[in-house]
Amino acid sequence: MDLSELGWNDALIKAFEPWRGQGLRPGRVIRAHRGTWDVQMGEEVLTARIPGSTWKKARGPRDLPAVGDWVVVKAAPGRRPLIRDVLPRTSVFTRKAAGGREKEQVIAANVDTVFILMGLDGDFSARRLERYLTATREAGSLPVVLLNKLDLCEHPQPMIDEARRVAGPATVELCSALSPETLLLLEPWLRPQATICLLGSSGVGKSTLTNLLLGEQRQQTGAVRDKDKKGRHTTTHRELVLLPSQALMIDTPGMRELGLWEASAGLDQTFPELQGLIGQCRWRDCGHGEEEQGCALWAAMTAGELERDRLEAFLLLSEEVSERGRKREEAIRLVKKGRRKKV
Ligand SMILES: Nc1nc2c(ncn2[C@@H]2O[C@H](COP(=O)(O)OP(=O)(O)OP(=O)(O)O)[C@@H](O)[C@H]2O)c(=O)[nH]1
Ligand SMILES: [Mg+2]
Ligand SMILES: [Zn+2]
Repeated sequence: MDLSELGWNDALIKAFEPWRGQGLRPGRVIRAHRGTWDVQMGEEVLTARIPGSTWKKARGPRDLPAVGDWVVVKAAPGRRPLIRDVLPRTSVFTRKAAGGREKEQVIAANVDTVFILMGLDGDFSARRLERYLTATREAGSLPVVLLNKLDLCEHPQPMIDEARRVAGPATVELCSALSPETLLLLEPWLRPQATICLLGSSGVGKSTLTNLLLGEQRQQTGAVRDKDKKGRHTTTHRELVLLPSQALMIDTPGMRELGLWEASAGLDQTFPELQGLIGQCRWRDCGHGEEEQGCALWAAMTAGELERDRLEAFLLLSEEVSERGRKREEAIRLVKKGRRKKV
């Protein structure tokens, strides 16, 4: 595989310039394991690790390679290949790691477009869609909403309307990952060298869609449970694959939860109707509670300029992000006092 097929371009050539001539080569991370990364380097795939000094210097998972990253690799015969550096990213999609841990997790890097999949078979949720849209915009990628399993849904219209209401300028498409027509529908985003990441709950059809776009059954898929239509977490790792259209696709394991890590720009773009109101409350430290005197947000809601569910969703997501910030500051304070290991 040619590097240009993987998305190697002028900006990357420039970023790689300082490394040229030192026996180092560029490659793209196509799979991440615990502590090793599979890097596509032209035809061959090398399994590389990172030097101890990189582990030590890393302030968090953002400083480590992720699927989609362009990396600088030192490969000598008889030696384990080493990733010496990660080239600058155009975008990075992260979330709060699942479970109780206060940790960021990188899902993918250098993603142009995120296909946010929601199933029309009972999976659809406007609130979850807002969350996915916020994270995608925060990452610096373009969201496209795909309402999948159209063939299983008799009355999709209310969900389409709802999706369009919260998606703002993002395109909302209806599709069936089993139908060849979907290929044509998605063509505008499947440009050569474009990187697309699939996101959505388990069982929503991410791997089925990948197979349709691949034109072969390469990714494993699994039937949803009868009783609640939930998936069985069939895909267990993220992987970047080259499609016949020459676009690059990252299939991902279904998410149980998508906790926001940072999201200021993402929230601004996902809740544009609120932007003119923030900072307009009577008190600078307004907590934006419904009973608060002089809260501009709730005043706008009462005046019919804002919808209650949107305002409540915004406040919930903002609170989640602030809470994360508070915990992070607390953790940094403890690290400085030498009481805790690195975050
Ligand atoms: N009827 C119908 N079934 C679909 C469609 N898309 C996916 N499925 C089915 O839904 C089930 C789950 O699909 P997968 O592609 O494995 O789902 P996934 O999103 O990759 O799930 P995880 O890997 O667990 O995250 C499979 O049985 C698919 O055949 C669709 O558009 N219509
Ligand atoms: Mg899958
Ligand atoms: Zn307020």
